Amino acid sequence: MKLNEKIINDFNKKNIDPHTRAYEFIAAGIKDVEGVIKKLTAFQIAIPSWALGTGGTRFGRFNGVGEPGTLEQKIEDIGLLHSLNKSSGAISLHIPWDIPEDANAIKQLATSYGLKFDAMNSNTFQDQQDQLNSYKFGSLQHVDKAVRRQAVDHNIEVIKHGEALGSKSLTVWLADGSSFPGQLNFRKAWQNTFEGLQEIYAALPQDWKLFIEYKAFEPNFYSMTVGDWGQSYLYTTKLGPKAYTLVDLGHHLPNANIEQIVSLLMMENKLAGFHFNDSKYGDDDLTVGSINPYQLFLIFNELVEGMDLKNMNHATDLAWMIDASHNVKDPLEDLLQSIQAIMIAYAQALIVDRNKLQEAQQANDVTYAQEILQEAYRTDVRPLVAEASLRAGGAIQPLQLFRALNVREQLRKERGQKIIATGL
Ligand code: PSV
Ligand code: MN
Repeated sequence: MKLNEKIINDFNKKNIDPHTRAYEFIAAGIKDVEGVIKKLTAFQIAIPSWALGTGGTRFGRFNGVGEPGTLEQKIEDIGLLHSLNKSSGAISLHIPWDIPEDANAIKQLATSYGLKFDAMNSNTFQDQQDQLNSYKFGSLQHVDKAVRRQAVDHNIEVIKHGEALGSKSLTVWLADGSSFPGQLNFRKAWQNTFEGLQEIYAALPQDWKLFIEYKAFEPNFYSMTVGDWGQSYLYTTKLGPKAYTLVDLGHHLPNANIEQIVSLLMMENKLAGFHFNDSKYGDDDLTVGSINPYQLFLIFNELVEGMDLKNMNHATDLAWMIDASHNVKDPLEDLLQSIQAIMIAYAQALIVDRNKLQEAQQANDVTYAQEILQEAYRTDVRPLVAEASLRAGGAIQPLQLFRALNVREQLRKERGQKIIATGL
């Protein structure tokens, strides 16, 4: 389903008056509002190809309707999201869930929707049907060299798919680890994994980056071979300048101070970027900003401060991606909400008074420092996000338009009731 400009313009016209009032009110209080809008417009968040269908838990999965059954339809869905909010201009593929059979045709299709290919993702956490060796006891860490070889070769193949599409990075998330004490020699597992990563690193094209994602638990419940940012950082520093640590918000132990992790990784030029999601207990199943929007803001606060200090381009120097599984909500609605939450947190971070914050920090004025952050966080920045979307040709309220157009019902008619999207 492709949205034409007229539909979006008509919707915006109908809703313009309350928006203009709200926008002018907030704009009057912001020093460089044009600069803020420019940054918001440039900011793009990649959508993973596996997040467009309904996910499940290990207890069950409840079908959605009109889900995309092919990579082409997934691209179409992301194109739809992007035309609504103009902030989701990239797609991240998981191999082998979404192998592009004809890379040129897929690239062309994506370009026709204004989409680029973000990081490629390899998969050594499942056994595929025609696979020779099993990953049951790990992949790169495995005691058997043949399994390690297979895992390395798979990653190199993923790089090749990515090259054909114009991607510039590979994200490696390893499910490797152990579920019981004694199962694994930690040192050997680390060494094997490192050697495998070195081979993958050596296969990177010159202008590519390697992202190493960490996760504290699951599917292994005693140890994870890349379990936290320290372990990932150890790999990425030893590997070299093209290797970076990727932060998935749902992959920490409870109460971890993610904003501090982010700040230090940036200081060391080792932050790859993000997999955004939210969680109350762990992992990545909930909509971004649905549980802990203040934490999301604090993360963006560190990001903006750190990126500005290093003169980085906010939109392109780090990788921004959503990684979530939608079990009860419509995946497209969930993604629209997630993108909105990210844009809000980013906008709030952009309006923090950095000079005053620095003064307060230097004076040990704890109360005032906290006030400065909360002042930004408690500002309703939604009109800024809406204005950025409007100026880029998107909808003032993307989710409302999605509902007004009855998109899911149209997709059901087009694609049917029982399609199951590949991936999670
Ligand atoms: C693992 O939990 C993860 O966060 C990794 O990024 C995977 O690629 C993705 O989810 C899908 O399983
Ligand atoms: Mn992830």
